[in-house]
Amino acid sequence: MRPPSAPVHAEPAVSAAVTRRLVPLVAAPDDTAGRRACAERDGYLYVPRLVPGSALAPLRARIEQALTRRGWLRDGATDPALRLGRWDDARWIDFLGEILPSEPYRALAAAPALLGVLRDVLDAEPEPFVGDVCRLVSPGAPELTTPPHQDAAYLKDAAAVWTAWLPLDPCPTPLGPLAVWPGSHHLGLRPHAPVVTGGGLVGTDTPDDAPWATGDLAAGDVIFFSALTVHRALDNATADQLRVSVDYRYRPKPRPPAP
Ligand SMILES: O=C(O)CCC(=O)C(=O)O
Repeated sequence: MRPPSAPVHAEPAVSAAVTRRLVPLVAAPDDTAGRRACAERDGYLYVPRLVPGSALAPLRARIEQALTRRGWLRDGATDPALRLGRWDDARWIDFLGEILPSEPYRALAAAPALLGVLRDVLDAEPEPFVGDVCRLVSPGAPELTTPPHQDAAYLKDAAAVWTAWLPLDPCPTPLGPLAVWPGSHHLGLRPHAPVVTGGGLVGTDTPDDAPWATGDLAAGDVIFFSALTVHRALDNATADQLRVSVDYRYRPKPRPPAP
């Protein structure tokens, strides 16, 4: 979590597998009808600078403290030999046990800016706590990069679930931001490899010419995507920066029965 003004060490930009068709994220309209149309058409919404710095700061500080205490962050850098990113890493699960129930983590999930967009997309009050995560991805370990997948393949009751994915600090492409395949939700649920203990997520096959919408993200930028939208991460190709991001999941709250 280097201060935003400091440069990120960039090695090769991204792995060959994802350099083929990187396309820019398109900023979503800011009106309800426009957002809904965009969500239906593309299966994702990119909203730059949505969350103010003041809403990110408490969680940012809490995570920084947790990372520093564990020795995963020193003077804004991480040990290049550290390997964090596996879904079943006991050290990460312990970290999640500290962060996910924390007040700053829950407060950011309820940030009015996030809920406003989700209300437009879901056409309902967003119900939180649908499988939230704070991800840490070590540098120089492409085997830890999240492969293409749909959340619907792994989540229970995924219908109508949408995710808000956001970095707490700037996340330029060499740090490995999220990438979404626009319109892929229209293809339905694809075959996925099962999740196996001790392994990374394997995900689903995607065509070589699939377009991956991604870009240099600023703190406060948010990518929203449906549970059927195929998404992946780019490799963290920095020398010594840990990628830190949060993803919050929501579904429409059932409406109370009419009186
Ligand atoms: O942050 C990542 O690397 C992957 C995020 C993801 O797959 C998700 O939020 O569903």
